Amino acid sequence: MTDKKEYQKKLAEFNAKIEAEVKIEPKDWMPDDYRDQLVRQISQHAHSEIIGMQPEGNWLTRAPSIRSKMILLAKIQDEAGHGLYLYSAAETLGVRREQFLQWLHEGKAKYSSVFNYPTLNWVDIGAIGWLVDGAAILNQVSLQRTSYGPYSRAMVRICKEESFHQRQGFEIMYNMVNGTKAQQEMAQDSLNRWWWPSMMMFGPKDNESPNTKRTMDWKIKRESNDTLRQRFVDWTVEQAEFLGLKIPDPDLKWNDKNGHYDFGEIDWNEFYEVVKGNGPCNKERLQNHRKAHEEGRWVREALFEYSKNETEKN
Ligand code: BYC
Repeated sequence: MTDKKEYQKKLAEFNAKIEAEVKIEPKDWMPDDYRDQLVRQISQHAHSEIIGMQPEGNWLTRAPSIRSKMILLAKIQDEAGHGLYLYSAAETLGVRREQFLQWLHEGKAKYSSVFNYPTLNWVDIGAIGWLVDGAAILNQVSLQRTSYGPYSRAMVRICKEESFHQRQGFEIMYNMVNGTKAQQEMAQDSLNRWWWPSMMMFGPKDNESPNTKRTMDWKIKRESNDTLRQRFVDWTVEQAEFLGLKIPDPDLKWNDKNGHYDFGEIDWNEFYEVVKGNGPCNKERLQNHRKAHEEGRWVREALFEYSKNETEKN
């Protein structure tokens, strides 16, 4: 068989598996572009989990009670675990973790724009749990059905923990809106600041998203950016009403014709500026990560030597 025919046969088998919802596993043949898209998306996802620990970590020492501190600590540790599942899933595609981190440190790899905004007070921890984890769950529930086996299995585990995270955030918001007038105002202020960055988490509009068509054809992504964003709006409006808070969007209104909420235009200029590295905290987030990575070098080297010695002994 010629090389071209051989390739076409493999591609047809691959496409048939995708069509039949059979998961693609690391040792299966896959087109280079499928592999590249997975490496890109999973590493972006892993970096988001890891960098996402920083805005919350900022409030660990100032949590208002031992209970809230323990819960926040557990949540941040979960995020680290999610990052590790995802780096492991991405490594099955043949790229080493050191390489992913190098791309992150060089500013070549992306992570979610939302983590480049500052957490100014304790309520922001509530808003992150409620809105950021809320948005993340919608995206991740959908990714449980992704076509790549290791990514899909990582998502199943992650989703179980994310729903606890969302409730942790909602509880903080609930306590604040049931507190003093000043606390209620803080809750509204926090929603005002986190609403639009959370909406941006879903990525550009479908007609401006260069990757969506390709990744949806391959069932890497199962639902589009706009579909998930709309679900987030429909889901969150009722929760905001329950809390007695107002979503900061004058164009938000129920649309009887399509059974969804209409909403205003996202500031796409702000989105692309943050993605390019010009958000309020981009530099600080990357610098912190580089520093922590460097400080942990001796631990990695010691572990490597230890496991090498153990292997040689056996
Ligand atoms: N921020 O063609 P598109 C968590 C990039 S952490 C930055 O639509 P795609 C948590 C995109 O990468 C979990 N960049 O891309 C942790 C692409 O650039 P490249 C958060 C963005 O991949 C701690 C370009 O724009 N969840 O839950 O089809 C505390 C064009 O976009 C963003 C994830 O990370 C953005 N918002 O779709 C609390 C989800 N949006 O790569 C909570 C995993 C887009 O071509 N990722 N870009 O250079 C995904 O599901 C998809 O990658 C996206 C974008 C929906 C985000």
